[in-house]
Amino acid sequence: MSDTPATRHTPRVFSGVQPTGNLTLGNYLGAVRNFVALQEDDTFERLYCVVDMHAITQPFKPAELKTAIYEVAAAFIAAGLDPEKSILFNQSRVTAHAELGWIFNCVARMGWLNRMTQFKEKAGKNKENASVGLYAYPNLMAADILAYRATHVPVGEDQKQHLELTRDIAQKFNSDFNAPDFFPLCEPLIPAESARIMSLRDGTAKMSKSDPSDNSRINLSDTADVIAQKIRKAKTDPEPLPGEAAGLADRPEARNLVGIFAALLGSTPDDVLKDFGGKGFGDFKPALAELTVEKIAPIGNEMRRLTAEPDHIDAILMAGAERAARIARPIMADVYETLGLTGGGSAGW
Ligand code: AQP
Repeated sequence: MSDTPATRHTPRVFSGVQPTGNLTLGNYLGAVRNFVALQEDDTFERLYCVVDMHAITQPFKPAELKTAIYEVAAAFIAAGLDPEKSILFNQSRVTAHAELGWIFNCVARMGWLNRMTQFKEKAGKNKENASVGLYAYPNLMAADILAYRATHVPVGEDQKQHLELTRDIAQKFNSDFNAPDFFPLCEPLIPAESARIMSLRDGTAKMSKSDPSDNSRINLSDTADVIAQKIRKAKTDPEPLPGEAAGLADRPEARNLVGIFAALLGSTPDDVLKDFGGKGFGDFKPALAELTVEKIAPIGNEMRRLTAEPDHIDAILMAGAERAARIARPIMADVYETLGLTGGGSAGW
């Protein structure tokens, strides 16, 4: 965003993934692959978080949550995140997230949260019965980012609105408490070709790990056979592929599959269609299955190896949480001081 003023803040990346199920190809192409790419950029300090406190905003089973925390951490590492180069941890181990989340509940306005489309989608028709946590989810997300004064946030397109809210919260805090540039106005880093991967069963719905249909998504933990089978069964239309991406405008399923191919290859839909324009899905799907298996199945194999050693993953998350807490503590002390809340640290530190 061009209106961001120069800032004194350390260039720092923060992003998170909820342990609400198996990570999908959407989570990978929209977010995690970008986390790995940023690891090669020494301009930034990097924190990647399994945001388990977000996962309790909707119905969940405690035993499954614990397993899912380790699975998401394993997926991070299997996809290429190195715990030495990036700080990997789970949110509930660093109390700053919940503390700052509460403070932001008192900064954000009801009107702002009422506009959040993710709450409307997730609460559905039964909004009265949704948890207060689901409603306040964007405030906790703002706290995740700003507890570290993160300046850049790699996310998929669906999180853009929440990041705008994070900027609004930062701006209001800075101005209400006469503390210019106290919090940075963070920049989203949204990948061009894979910002929104759609369901394999419905090209108008986002691929999501909590979709009831397992055939709607590729899970990072799927075996090569399962990946190939899901792509074979993916919904398509009867037309051959067009020669250019513009011809996909009214064909959501075809557009999604071509987009996935391009994202996996690191190219563009127009380039993919140079090879497949005029061909039917009988030719395209086997090529897509082969490419997806080549890129994704090795991640699943490594995840299986890692999740067999949960103690090892736990040790990585604990060490990461200690590093994360060391960054957050002085920032939280500053927050308390600025608010007149006695300041200088709590008994628990
Ligand atoms: N389909 C997608 N395409 C591109 N990016 C995506 N992301 C999620 N789905 C897609 C990105 O993945 C990151 C982690 O997402 P999350 O787990 O925190 O929550 P989410 O966006 O709500 O993802 P899901 O898979 O849809 O989870 P559930 O089913 O639990 O709601 C984010 O950066 C997100 O943009």
